[in-house]
Amino acid sequence: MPKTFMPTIKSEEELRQLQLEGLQWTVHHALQGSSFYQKKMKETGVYPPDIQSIEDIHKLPFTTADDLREGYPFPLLAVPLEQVVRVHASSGTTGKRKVLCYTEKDLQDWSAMFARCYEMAGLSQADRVQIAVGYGLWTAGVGFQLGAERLGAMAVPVGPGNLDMHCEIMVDLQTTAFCCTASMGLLMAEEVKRRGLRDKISLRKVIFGAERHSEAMRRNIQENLGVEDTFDIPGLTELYGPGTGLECPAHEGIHYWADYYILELIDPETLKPSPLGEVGEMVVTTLRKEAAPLIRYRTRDLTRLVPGKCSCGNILPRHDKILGRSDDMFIIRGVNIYPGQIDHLLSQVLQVGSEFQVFLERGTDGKDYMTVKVERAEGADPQEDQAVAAQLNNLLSRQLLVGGKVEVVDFQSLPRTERKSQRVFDKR
Ligand code: DLL
Repeated sequence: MPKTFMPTIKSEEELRQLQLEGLQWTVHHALQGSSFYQKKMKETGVYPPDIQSIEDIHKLPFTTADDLREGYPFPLLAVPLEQVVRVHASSGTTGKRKVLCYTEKDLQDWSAMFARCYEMAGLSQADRVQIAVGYGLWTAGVGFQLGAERLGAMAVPVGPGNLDMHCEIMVDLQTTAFCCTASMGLLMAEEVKRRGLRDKISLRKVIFGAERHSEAMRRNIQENLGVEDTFDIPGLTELYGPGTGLECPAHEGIHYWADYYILELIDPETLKPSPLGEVGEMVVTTLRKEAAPLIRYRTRDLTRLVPGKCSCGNILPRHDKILGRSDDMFIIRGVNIYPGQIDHLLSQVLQVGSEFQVFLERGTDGKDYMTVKVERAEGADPQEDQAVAAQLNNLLSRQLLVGGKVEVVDFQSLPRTERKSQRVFDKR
């Protein structure tokens, strides 16, 4: 029998019991070791004996990104610094970085979670995994690498960018899996096509994450690289890094590792639980994280839980793909819009590609204006640009209830990045 990283739990009851034990351990551990959580418990009067069932999680207060920044440089720390063997950090757009500490056991747990992702994607020791995400303080590169090594596959740590080297290695080493941000996946797909390498490579799977992707982007990656399958991988620095779950082979959602963390979805306004199947903010509580445990950490990411049994047969619960972040939302003329709604809308029109940018400006008349620049699909007729722009404008007004100016621009004229793409430029 090959080694498996899937949990041995057989039923929902067994999972809930494991989660309760993990929750009780975390609250106790946080009280013992973390001055941050000691203070919070003192303020709210909720202590470990108050946690007798999973539902009791609702008694605990939330933890936020601001708490992490205020605790800089070692927020939430719940073990002596001598036990910390690694830190990672995520940049964020404002203020200090969020620095997260890891113990030896945290790294072990993370690599096991990640090996499980590869296992779910159908990878084995026979695979050669080319890693095209950033190394350094960012969790991405080392996360993909640890997981590949834990699985026993061959890690090929090339890093982001450097398309020349990626193409050379992919051909020479006959890589079978490619790991990237969605933006880097697109860059690589276009490059492999441009160089006519499709028949010289043996890529089978692409695993991409770190940012939202549209269906158009995925199609492009899948077709130009000629792979069997692609998988969306979520993750965030606060919760170890990438590899907190993986899109299942049946593509009916993302199975998340509920034996490592509890996922709640809440309404970001009322902070009450979102009804099953409705969109809410992801709030996570870790069950075995030592150095920086998370208790009801508000991620700001939006998704929904997928109810019912999955046809892939795995009993681990599912969430939908990450639809956006509550802090990505912009308001134009009184309408709330998430960039994800724009990618969804553009994916419905074949004459345009996946790449777009949204510019928000205030006119001299004091009104707000939105311009959406979108690339013409490869090979589409430029003479149709005006008609396509009019069609998109119509879709915008009907589906998002706000008009805008749509400009169809040349294929590959918008910037490409090997990291995370910025799509909204608010100049108001
Ligand atoms: O982006 C970790 C990661 C690296 C995940 C590589 C997957 C692949 P951070 O830099 O801390 O960590 O950013 C985390 O990125 O809260 C989401 O908003 C977004 N994000 C991550 N994965 C996805 C995804 C890494 N698959 C933040 N789909 C998260 C959509 C994603 N958004």
